[in-house]
Amino acid sequence: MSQVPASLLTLIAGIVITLLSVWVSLNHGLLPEQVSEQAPLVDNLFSIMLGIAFALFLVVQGAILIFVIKYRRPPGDDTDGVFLEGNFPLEIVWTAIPALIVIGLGIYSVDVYQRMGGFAPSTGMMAHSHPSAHVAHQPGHPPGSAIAAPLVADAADPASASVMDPDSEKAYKLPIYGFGAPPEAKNKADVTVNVVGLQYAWLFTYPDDGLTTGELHIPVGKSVQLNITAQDVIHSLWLPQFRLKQDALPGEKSQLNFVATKTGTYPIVCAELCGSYHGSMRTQVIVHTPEDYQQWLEENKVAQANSLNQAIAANPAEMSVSEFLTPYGEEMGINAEMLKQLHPHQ
Ligand SMILES: [Cu+2]
Repeated sequence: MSQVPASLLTLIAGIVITLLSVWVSLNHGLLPEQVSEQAPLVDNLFSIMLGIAFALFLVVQGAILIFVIKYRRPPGDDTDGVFLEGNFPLEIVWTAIPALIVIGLGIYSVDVYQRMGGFAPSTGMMAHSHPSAHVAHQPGHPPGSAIAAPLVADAADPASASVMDPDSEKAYKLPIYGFGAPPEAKNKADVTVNVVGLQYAWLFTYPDDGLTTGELHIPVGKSVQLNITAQDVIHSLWLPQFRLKQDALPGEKSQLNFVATKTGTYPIVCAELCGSYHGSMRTQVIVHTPEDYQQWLEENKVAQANSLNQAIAANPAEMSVSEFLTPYGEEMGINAEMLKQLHPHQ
């Protein structure tokens, strides 16, 4: 062992640590599946950072371990340790290496941010507005549909009034946070969805089709633009499998542009502690094939039109509490008798 020069040992250790770190960065398996075109960009950055962190961990912990063993106190030796002066070249080396790593990672992450559209001029408008369509298809709720109207009208308002209305001067002037269209995507997004976060749910409005849902439905392989806002407090729309997360801010707009690459159902989580039931603020994104997506659109347009008519037909103002609640009670397994007890004077 004593014949092997230290420089050769260091070289071998360096090679072994490099190989191990590269293997860890390629095989860590810590991330869920990738479901968007943007996901590999984020994952590559993460994997490289993990590889560097693992190499540093081995170097630092390995050095500690070697020193603890090799330079341990011999039995009977009660003298002080050797006093070591600082080593100027060594200090330059261990300052320069982390500095280079940090600068390199900084440049790389800015490149990822740009490729995801982070520097796209975010007026929120791009070229895809249909002013007349927005007016005509405002998540339409005729006067009298008292059940659904307040929730949806209020919720749709911040997003539709300023983000979606191209005539609104605000739309051009206010900055928009989040990932705009990637530089190569010059045209309009194929699907635009207005997203509103409110305690404790996400509401998705399809301005081109006049639909409102509690789950996000998108077609695979098409560019999707989410115009995000919040109604009450700050929420955060997180799509882990898409590697996308964007805060939803009351009174501000933010957006996400992405393309899904795999059909399936994936979770949507609120990633901002937003109140007592924050943990339940979950829903899902369903990625359809383009044909299934069209079918879903058509079916739901019909379904929502029907439920709207029913809402008009039954004017809640003219109903007693029992009459109004009975259909909901049946859904929840509560019968008329129980309702009477809950509301004895109705
Ligand atoms: Cu929330």
